[in-house]
Amino acid sequence: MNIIDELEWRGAINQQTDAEGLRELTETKAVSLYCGVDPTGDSMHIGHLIPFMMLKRFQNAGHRPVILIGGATGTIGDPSGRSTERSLQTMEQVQENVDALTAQMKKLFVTDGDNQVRLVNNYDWTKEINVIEFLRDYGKNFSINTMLAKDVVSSRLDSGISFTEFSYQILQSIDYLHLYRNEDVQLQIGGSDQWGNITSGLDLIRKKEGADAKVFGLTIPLMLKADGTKFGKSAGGAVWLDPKKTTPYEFYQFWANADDRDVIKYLKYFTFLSQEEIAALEEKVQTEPHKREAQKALAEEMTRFVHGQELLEQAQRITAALFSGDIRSLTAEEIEEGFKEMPTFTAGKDTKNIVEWLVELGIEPSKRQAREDITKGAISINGERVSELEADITAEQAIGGKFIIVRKGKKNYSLVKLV
Ligand code: 485
Repeated sequence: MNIIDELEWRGAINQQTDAEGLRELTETKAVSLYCGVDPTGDSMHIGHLIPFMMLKRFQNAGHRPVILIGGATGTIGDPSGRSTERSLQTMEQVQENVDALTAQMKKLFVTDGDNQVRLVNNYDWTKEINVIEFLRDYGKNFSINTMLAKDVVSSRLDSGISFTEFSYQILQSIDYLHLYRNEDVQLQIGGSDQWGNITSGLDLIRKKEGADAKVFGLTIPLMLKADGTKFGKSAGGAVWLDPKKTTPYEFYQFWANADDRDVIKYLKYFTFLSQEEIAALEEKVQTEPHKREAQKALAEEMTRFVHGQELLEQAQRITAALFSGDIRSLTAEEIEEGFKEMPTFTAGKDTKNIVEWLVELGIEPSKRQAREDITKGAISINGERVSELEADITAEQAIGGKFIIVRKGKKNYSLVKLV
């Protein structure tokens, strides 16, 4: 199947500058294409992943991706999709973020050998341009009238936009021209908010290189959720690729909790599973939704892709232990990861009666309530039900000498740290 047909089937195309032309080009040669990201933070989140997964799809179809890290554009700030002016990052901050994103990209996309993805930083060529060149060689090709008409700018005319952010589109256009000249790049992709920047690059290339220059742009639709809430957020905020910001367990859970109405869309959009595999999972959603096989497949594919097989297995182990209540099978490290978002308490190491202990920590509101819950078998310590009101809690029970897990009822977990 042609790559464009595949992307259409995956629901991954929003706008294209010349659909027929691009289809033809991808059938006649290995096309070089690029997508850029700005170092505005030290990690990407899953929203960023979408266009880069798309680069990978092109690569799997025999094309040649270039990943651009915006070491220059990151010092300016893209006004696209924002209603207010950004504050500038320091140059040092930008450099730190460039390093962090570069490492992340290398881990995910730049493999050795035949499957190399080229990684470039626009600081390398932008830093060479002086102000006279900027205005004569580039600025002269941009019409203020056209620039003002772009959504990004027109939507800010009331609230205001600095000359700095206004000029951002020129920098991104220079990148496309540079990559067209030096890396044979003929296609730029990005999220739908990048349409204005991408088309302004096409205009610059045609002005500098001639109207028949074969260059294309393609954007990807914004992911929408069936319930109308914003995609890519979990209880703790954005879903990051950095395991220190979103643990592999939390990452796994994010996908495993996808709504039945969204899961097939996500499988098409985010995974490399084939049409047949996805069709089989779609059938499972219809016939036995309670098994959540599509969600499990999605969580597995995504966690393996971003964090690797070992951390995927760890996330699955934590998930299984929390589900079955078999807490003892977890290591202290896995407990820390699995219980990050759960209520956490600290207690001393001295031996205490369970009723008093629960009340002192605030896990139970009163001794009467604690006794009632214990008597009816609703309290478990480290996965084992407590039935004796006289039972003691001792430091020896702590997993790894550190953690005691209390379960109240079916699902109410608390983490107690001994200090
Ligand atoms: O030559 C380029 C220089 C910079 C950029 C692209 C090409 C970055 C771009 N202007 C941008 O701001 N991208 C966003 C970012 O960096 O966070 C997001 C887009 C999103 C998607 C994602 O990058 O908002 O739609 O393209 C990869």
